[in-house]
Amino acid sequence: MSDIRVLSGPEVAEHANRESCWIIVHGKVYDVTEFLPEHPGGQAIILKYAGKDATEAYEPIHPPDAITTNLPPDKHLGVIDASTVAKVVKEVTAEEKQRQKYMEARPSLDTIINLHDFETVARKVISEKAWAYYSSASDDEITLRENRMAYQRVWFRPRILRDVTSVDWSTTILGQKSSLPVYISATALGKLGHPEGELCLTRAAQNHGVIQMIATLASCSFDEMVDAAKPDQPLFLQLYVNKDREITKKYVQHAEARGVKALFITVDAPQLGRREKDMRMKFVGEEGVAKVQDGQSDIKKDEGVARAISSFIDPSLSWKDIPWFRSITKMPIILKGIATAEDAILAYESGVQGIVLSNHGGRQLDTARSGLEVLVEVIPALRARGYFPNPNFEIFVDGGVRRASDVLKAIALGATAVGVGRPFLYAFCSYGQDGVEKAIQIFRDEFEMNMRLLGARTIDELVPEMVDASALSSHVVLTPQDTLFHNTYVPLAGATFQES
Ligand code: 173
Repeated sequence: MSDIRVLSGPEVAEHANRESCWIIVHGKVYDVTEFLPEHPGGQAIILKYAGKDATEAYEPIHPPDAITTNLPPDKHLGVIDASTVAKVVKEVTAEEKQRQKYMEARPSLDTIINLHDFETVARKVISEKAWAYYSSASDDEITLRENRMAYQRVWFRPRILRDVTSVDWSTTILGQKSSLPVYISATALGKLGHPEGELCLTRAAQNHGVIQMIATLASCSFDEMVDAAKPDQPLFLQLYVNKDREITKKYVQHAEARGVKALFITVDAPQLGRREKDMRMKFVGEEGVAKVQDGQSDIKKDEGVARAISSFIDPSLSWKDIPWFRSITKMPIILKGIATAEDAILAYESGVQGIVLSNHGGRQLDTARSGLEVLVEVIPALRARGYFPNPNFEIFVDGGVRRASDVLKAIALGATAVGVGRPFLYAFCSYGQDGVEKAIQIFRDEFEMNMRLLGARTIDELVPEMVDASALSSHVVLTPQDTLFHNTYVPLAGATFQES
């Protein structure tokens, strides 16, 4: 039986302009003519592939089902007869060749000894575009660096002679068992850096009892990740709220039906920050030529990858929406991106089940404070109102965590667990699933040693008295330099001249 239309390469190639624009994605042909003005990433990029196979360009930026869900069924024209499509011989650029060389010469995984190492490797083995998108933060990237520095302003007060033969760093996060007091925080566009994308995280998390927070804008589709998980593997979901609330409702209810255990609503991104490393990448087109100076009106000049695909996010989101979220799901709701005690109190009073003290990895408001610093403001404010401790309201921190010792500091100061984003991302960009498993192993080794040396045998024994955080909110403190971090950190570059 076949009422599916089979199209040939030359037929598709006839529709290669604004008036009639067909493209091939994953072996299927779509008429995207009417969709052109609506494409969040602009028309120009689609027109570049008009009449051709766009799969390779489509894949890292969109989940597989983006095109099928966004285009009405009558625009799904049929399948392509692959034998009739002229193979595009892609020239391997010098950058790509260099990258492949680096990939072959990567340090072997057993020589990787800390989380910074993954970043050092990733920087060389992923494309410049991916590196720019992942590593960038907003404006002067002060907050990005402060996230790391803040941990250096907290010092340990270790206890001794406590028989630390056995130590246990496992815990419970929002009612779910976790082998680490760390969850994998949401990061977008994983296939920019590795062909398997975020599935590497799902599979590694499964093997090690770690919880992954699935990103709304992951390259892999939500269902692919849930399908890759074990039936009883806990997963969380990060949510960007769509201007069309029906879409959000469907997405959230689908996630709940598929067993997702908690909903983390991102509240610090009504507009995406200006990430200048990412934005500068836009100035260089795929052929390495300056693209945006040629006056083409539909290339959005000042956007990087993320901004181009984030136009659906609703900037009108407000406290008034919380009851609606409560009405559409029974999952615990956590607000991700709280940055003051005032908002922590409002969050508690709004009836949500938790907050993430976060500045979005330094990618949103620059010179916003680190989550760790916000934590020492939030805990006493909640405590004063009788809101802390409360087993039904959990507090998380993310941003800048590279060591188990960082995690121990946050927990001693009142956090339930911390989110780690970029390090796991860099781990899979560099070594796929094995990299993520190694990163988890590194955390384990560091937890064991640090908990022994700190005199805490369980997570419950991590108490505020084990840290001196008195310098945390003082922003001018001299401490020894964190050289690993400084050596990996790439300073912002200035404007580039056009080649003559
Ligand atoms: O930090 C980000 O890059 C991010 O949250 C995002 C938002 C929209 C699209 C892609 C990524």
